[in-house]
Amino acid sequence: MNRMKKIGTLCIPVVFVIFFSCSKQSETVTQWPYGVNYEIFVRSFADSDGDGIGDFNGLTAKLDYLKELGIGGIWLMPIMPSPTYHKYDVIDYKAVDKEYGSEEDFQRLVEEAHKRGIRILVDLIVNHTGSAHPWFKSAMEGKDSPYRNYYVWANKDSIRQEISKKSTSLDSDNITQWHPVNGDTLAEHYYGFFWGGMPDLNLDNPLVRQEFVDIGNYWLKDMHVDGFRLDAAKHIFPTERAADNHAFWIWFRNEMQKINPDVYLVGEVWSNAADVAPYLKGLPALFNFDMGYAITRVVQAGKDTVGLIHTYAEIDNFYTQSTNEFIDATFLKNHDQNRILSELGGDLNKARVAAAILLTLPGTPYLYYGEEIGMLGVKPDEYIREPFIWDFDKQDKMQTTWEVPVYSNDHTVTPLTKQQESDSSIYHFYRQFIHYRNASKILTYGRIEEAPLAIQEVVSFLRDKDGEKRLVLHNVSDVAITIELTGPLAQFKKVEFDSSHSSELKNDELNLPAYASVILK
Ligand SMILES: [Ca+2]
Repeated sequence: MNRMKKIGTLCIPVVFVIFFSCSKQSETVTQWPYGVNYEIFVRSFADSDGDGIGDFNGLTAKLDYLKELGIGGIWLMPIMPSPTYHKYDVIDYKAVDKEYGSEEDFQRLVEEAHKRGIRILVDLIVNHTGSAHPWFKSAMEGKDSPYRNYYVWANKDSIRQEISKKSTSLDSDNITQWHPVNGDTLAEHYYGFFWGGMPDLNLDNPLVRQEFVDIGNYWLKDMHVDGFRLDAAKHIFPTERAADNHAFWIWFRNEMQKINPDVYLVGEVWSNAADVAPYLKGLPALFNFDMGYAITRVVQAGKDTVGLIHTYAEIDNFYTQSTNEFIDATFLKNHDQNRILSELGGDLNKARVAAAILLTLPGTPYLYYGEEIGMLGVKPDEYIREPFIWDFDKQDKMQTTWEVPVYSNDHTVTPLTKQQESDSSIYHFYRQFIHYRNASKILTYGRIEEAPLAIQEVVSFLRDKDGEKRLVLHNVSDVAITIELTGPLAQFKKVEFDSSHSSELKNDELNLPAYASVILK
């Protein structure tokens, strides 16, 4: 077995030749959807017309930036008409919100993205509409409305106990799920899991299901998007109808595949892996929340106290019990969570190693916009969705200004343009790592297993594709660590990639600087 010696907290002078990836600018071997995806809040990304609100044309103008970063697909947070800033309460599923531009602007965005080999996913909210949706406005008028059964209604006596139920969930702290219309507590109540402003649709009703087939047609056929991110996928039916939830997504997938056999669906089931797994039959990619939490905990602690790769294997085990046909959707944080850098106390070294772990795991890694420049943000939600920082104050005309940022501004975060000039920036780190991954069949497609190396400060694992192996080592601590490559690890003789540019491999001893990620072949 391998032993380790801690060398202390100081860096050792670099005296050996640094082996570095010869594939820095190599062609990508990664096929959609195995590349690195990028979640964008359009409002905060890039503004083309000077109203301070990000829009489609702004994003189109920045596609080359994403291409250069190495991004293979973009998930756009909701873009359909909605009265709220976040647009998760849709009032028209077959249109784009004018705040973001016209249908033609959106089609041009998709076309330009496709020219660059970048796929486009849109957020689709099937669970509920906004209360200002015309269907709901009609439904509220009474039992004779043709849209009454588009929603879920109950007599107050039959739901008396549920009205007083006070249960919350990971994705909602709402405790009132039945809501009276216009305060009339004697009349029928409607069901709204998240809140009264988001009435749940009745997906037992075939007419509502047909609406979503039509909506799928609109986005896939007319707008040419490549797939959907499915919001709140576990709430289609109440928790006690989990099997119906699973079956719903199998139905949905079949319908979407009739429209486009290559459609990509990634779902949000914000639960533990055991509850997530049964959804894979309908939604062959699901966000791996458990892994995101585990990476965060390990990097926060500076040691692998959770057994990160063992955790990965446990999750994978739940998944493969459900199906073998899935592509994991990994991520550190999304638009509903505090930003990773804030969770790591603003420590950019920790943010780098967290990103490095993400980018060396199997599946489709999702970045949340701004992670690559070290944006900060702590809830409430508006402050984890702040404007992307392109340049110093007013230097980039596309900078969005719709809100005054609390956490990320050009004092707290080095703007992109400045980071692009520096080889030591976190942006450069991300770009280099993504390009390395994109050029590696093993990292993109290979299996993963624990490495026989018991060092808590190092997250270590093997990746394997067709018998070709890589040893991946992430030092999550703030001290340099020396690893003896003996026994089964003696086969790894050469550094293929080194995020620190200063690791040393000599006589089967690898010196791994603090927070360094090294991949050996
Ligand atoms: Ca705008």
